[in-house]
Amino acid sequence: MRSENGDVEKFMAGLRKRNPGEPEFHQAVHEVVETLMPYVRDRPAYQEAQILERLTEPDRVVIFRVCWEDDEHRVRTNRAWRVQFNNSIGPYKGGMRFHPSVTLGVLKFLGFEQIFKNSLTGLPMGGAKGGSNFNPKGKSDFEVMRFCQSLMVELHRHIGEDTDVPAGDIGVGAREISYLFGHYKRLANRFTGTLTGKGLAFGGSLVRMEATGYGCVYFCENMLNHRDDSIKGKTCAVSGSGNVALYAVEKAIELGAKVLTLSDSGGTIVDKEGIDTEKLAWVKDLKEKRRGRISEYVEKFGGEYLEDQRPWSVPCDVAFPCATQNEIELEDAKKLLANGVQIVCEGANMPTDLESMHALRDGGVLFGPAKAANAGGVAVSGLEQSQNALRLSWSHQEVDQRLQVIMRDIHAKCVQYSNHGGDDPVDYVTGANVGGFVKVADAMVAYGIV
Ligand code: NDP
Ligand code: 2IT
Repeated sequence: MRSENGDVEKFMAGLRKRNPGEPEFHQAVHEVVETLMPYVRDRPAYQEAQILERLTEPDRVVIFRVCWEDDEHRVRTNRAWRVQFNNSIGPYKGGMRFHPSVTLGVLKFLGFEQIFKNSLTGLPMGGAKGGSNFNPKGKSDFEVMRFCQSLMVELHRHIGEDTDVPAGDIGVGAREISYLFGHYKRLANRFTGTLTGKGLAFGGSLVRMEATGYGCVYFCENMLNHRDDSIKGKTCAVSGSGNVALYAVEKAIELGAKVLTLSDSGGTIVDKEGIDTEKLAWVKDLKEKRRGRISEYVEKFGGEYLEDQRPWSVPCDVAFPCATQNEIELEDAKKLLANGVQIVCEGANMPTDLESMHALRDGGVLFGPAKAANAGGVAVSGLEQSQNALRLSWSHQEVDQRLQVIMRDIHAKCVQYSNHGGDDPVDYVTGANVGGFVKVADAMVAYGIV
């Protein structure tokens, strides 16, 4: 069902009116509502309870000022938010993003998608997201520390292991989580699993760092296995060179794929020989320790640098967008289609705009939506919470095994709830949206009018 559906248009007109100036939020809701509307229409209990209207209104949004002092002793001011979207099936859970492009609308889209993603994992987690327009790029460690501490002075009142459990996202990695957790612990005077993505020495989980990228490739492999194929021998284009991208590349190489690209906000590197484990180790050091630019790759290993370009003009079998939202626009989708892409599997959140998603699916591309494909990160965050509550640490093998089972179960749920019949390709978008929705909606109906 597409936007010609009058009910969808009516719903979206109301949503846009209530939430002006939030295009990313409108986009995320539109994608969900156009697949859910037929499902909800057939089920009067959801309609009578106005579930879609209630699900698109956050439980609450906290907005606050963050003042901090830079290394030149100048006073700096940023804005931060925590969007606590829905806690029907568990405490709020979702990352924090530090990037100059962060707005309330961006965090509402992310928090909204997190509800469905977290539900799909099968773990008891509600949906939330937070962040700030703070730009960590070019800041010293001390500046980042002071910013994180100042942010936590306010945030600590709103979070807790049974209330809301933040984690990382763009611009928030191991360093930021350590500063945030260190200050939370001090303010709350409690050592609990209130943040995830922590260091291994203080309650972190093995495989959390790798989980989103690994999980995305596991999901892709499940999609391929479902049609008696595998990622082995396939060429892959990956965007981004952050947490998600690097570990997607690591797992893709391990499973025998050939990875041709990586990127950052400056451009794309293309290595026709394939990025191997040795080159990847160098990129990890570049990005995780030296905080350098991806263009340095070609100075070290050769290949081509496409300045200011995304990877989607490079012919590939599988595309893994792992950088940010709306990084596949219609022109990009057309290039991917013309070059014969078979699968697009989303590591980032909403990397494909709605028009491009329709174009790719109409072109016969197998499409793995973010809510399902990148759920491995939050799933292992959920496992970190379990280990913290038990005061235990599971082995690498145990966590990785659980991650693989969770990704397999999410795939099965998508197939179960998708609209496909017979030999049609599985409609993973509908499968993920309906599969994530049912549990949350049933809980909301059971609670009555709240
Ligand atoms: P990182 O900050 O580690 O890396 C982000 C990467 O994307 C960098 O290479 C960055 O380049 C690039 N990037 C970010 N914004 C832009 C932009 N506006 N234009 C071009 N390139 C950009 O973030 P993550 O890897 O953690 O997150 C990547 C995506 O995955 C996001 O959509 C996030 O929401 C999603 N995600 C993350 C999870 C996690 O566990 N971390 C879990 C599930 C989803 P540069 O350094 O030049 O800015
Ligand atoms: O988008 C996401 O799922 C994340 N950034 C991870 C959230 C989490 O709580 O681990």
